[in-house]
Amino acid sequence: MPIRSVKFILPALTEATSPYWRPIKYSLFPPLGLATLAAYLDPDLEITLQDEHVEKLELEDRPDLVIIQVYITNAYRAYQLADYYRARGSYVALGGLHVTALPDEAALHADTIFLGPGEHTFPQFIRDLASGAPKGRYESSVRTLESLPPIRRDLIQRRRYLVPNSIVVSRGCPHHCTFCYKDGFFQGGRSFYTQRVDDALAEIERLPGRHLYFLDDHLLGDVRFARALFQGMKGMGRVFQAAATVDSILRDDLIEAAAAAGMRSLFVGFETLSNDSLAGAGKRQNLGRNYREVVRRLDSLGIMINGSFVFGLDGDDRDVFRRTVDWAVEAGITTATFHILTPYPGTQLFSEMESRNRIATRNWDLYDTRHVIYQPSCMSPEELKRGYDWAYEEFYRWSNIFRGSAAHESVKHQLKHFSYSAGWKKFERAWDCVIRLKQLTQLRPVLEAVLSPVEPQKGTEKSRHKQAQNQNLIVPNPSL
Ligand code: B12
Ligand code: SF4
Repeated sequence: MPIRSVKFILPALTEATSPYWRPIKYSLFPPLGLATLAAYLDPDLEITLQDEHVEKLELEDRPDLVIIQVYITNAYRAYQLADYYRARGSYVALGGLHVTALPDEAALHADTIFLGPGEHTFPQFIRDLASGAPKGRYESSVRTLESLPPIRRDLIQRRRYLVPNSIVVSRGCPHHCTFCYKDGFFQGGRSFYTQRVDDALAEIERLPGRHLYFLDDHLLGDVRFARALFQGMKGMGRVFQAAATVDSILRDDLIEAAAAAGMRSLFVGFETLSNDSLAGAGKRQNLGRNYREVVRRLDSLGIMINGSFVFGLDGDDRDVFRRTVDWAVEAGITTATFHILTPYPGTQLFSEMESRNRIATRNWDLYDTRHVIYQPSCMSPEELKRGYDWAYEEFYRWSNIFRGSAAHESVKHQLKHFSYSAGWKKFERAWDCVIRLKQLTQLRPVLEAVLSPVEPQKGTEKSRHKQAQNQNLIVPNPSL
C-alpha cells in the first residue's frame, strides 16, 4: 500500500484525570523511542509525532500509517486510539513493553504488532509494507545499536519538556531482578548492549545546551564502554543525570570518572534494606553491599542521589516504612522514589504470583506502582497502601527535608539538597502554572542559576575533582 503520511502517538495513561496526576512528571521527557523509530522512515513522508502527556491529540486526521507505543498504564488508551484509527482506514502498528508482554491482547487492536526493541524489526516492516506484504507480528532477535540513523529529534516539540535532552546509549541491563521488565522485553536475543562510543558521543554533540539526562537502565553496566564514554565527554562542559546500581558505585573508580565527565545526580536502586528481600527479588548485585558507603562516595563527589525503594517484597512487615524513611532521611538521600511492588506481566515475579493465585486484579490502569494489585505476604493490601502513602508524606515533610539536607558536610550541598527536594515536591502549583503557560523552556536556565554548584567535601580523596564546581541543573527521575 502507498504510504504518504505517518503518525506516531504516545498515548497518555488514564491517570491524567486522577488526583495523583502530576503534570510536571509527564512533561520531563519526550518520546525518545518513537523519535528513534521515525528515523527509519523516508524523510520526505508527512510525519507527525504527538505525545498526549503534553498536548491534546489531533484526531480529525486520516494518516495512512499510525504507530502507537504501549506501556502498561497507557494500554487501554492506546487500544482505544488504535481501534479509532483502524475504523478510519489507517494501518495501525502497536509496539512497546506491554505489547511484548501480552501480544495476544494487543493483537486484537492492531494490523501489526511488534515484540521487543524496534531497531531491527521496524525497518523490516517498512520494507514489507512497501512491497505489499506486511506481517501481523514481528519479533526482535537481532540486537545492535550500530549504524542507527540519527534520532528524529526535529519531530519533538522541545519547548514542551523540561528535559528535551534525554538520551539512551545502551539498551537493557546486565542484571536479572525478578520484578523488572527487562528479561521479558529482551527475550530472544541479547538483553544488554551499547552503542559504539563514537556514535554515543556524536549523539551528545548534536544536543544543544549543557544538561543531559541518560535514560539508560544502568549507565555504568558495561565498564569499558562507560569509561570510554566518560573519557570522551571530559571537557565537553556537560552536566548530566543517570541511573546505576549499588555495586557499580562501589566498584573501582568508574564513578569518579563519571563525576569528572559531569555526572551531578544518580538514580540508585537501593530497593530494600533487607538482605532476605533482596535475595528474594534476585537483586544479587545489592546483597551485602554497604549502602552508607554508596551514599558517602556519591556525596564526596557532589553527586545527588535519587534513591529508589520498593515496599511489599515478601518478608516486608509493617515496620518497613518507618525503617526505610528513617534511613533515607538520615543518610541524606536527596529525593526518594517509593514504589509498591508491582508484578508486571512478562516478569518472573508475575508468573510466580500468578501460579500462587496472588494476583488480585488485571486492571492495567492500576499497575502504576501506587496501587496494591497482589496479595502481600506479611501485611494486608490496605496496610501496604497506607504505609506507602505515609512514606511519601513523611519523607517530604519540611522537617525531614531540613534533616536530610543537614546530613551533608558542605553548606552548598545542604542548600542544593534543600532547594532540589523542596522545589520538586513542594511547589506543585507553580510547576502547573509554568506548564500551562508553556514556559518550561524558560525555566531551565532559571533552575541552572538557582541550583548552586557543590564542591567535593574537603579532606576526602575526591577533593581533587574540581569538576563538581560546574553549575548544576538537576531534575528528578521519571519514577518520582
Ligand atoms: C522515560 C520514562 C518515562 C517517562 C516518559 C516516557 C516517554 N516519554 O517515553 C515518564 C515520566 C512519563 C514515565 C512514566 C511512567 N513510567 Co516510565 N520509564 C521511562 C524509562 C526510564 C525510559 C523510556 C525510554 O525512553 N526508553 C528508551 C527508548 C529508546 O526505548 P522505548 O521507549 O522502550 O522504545 C523502544 C521499544 O519499546 C520499541 N517500541 C516502542 N513502541 C513501539 C512501537 C512500534 C510500532 C515498534 C515497532 C516498536 C516500539 O522500540 C523502541 C526503540 O527500541 C523506562 C525504562 C526503560 N529503560 O525503558 C521507564 C518505564 C518504561 N516506565 C515504567 C513505568 C512503570 C512508568 C509509570 C507507570 C511509573 C509511575 N509510577 O508513574 C509511568 C506511567 C507511564 C505511562 N504513560 O503509562 C516501566 C514500564 C513497565 C511496563 N511493563 O510497562 C519502565 C520500564 C521502568 C521500569 N523499569 O519499570 N516513564
Ligand atoms: S538492576 Fe535495575 S534495570 Fe537491571 S534488572 Fe535490576 S531492576 Fe532491572
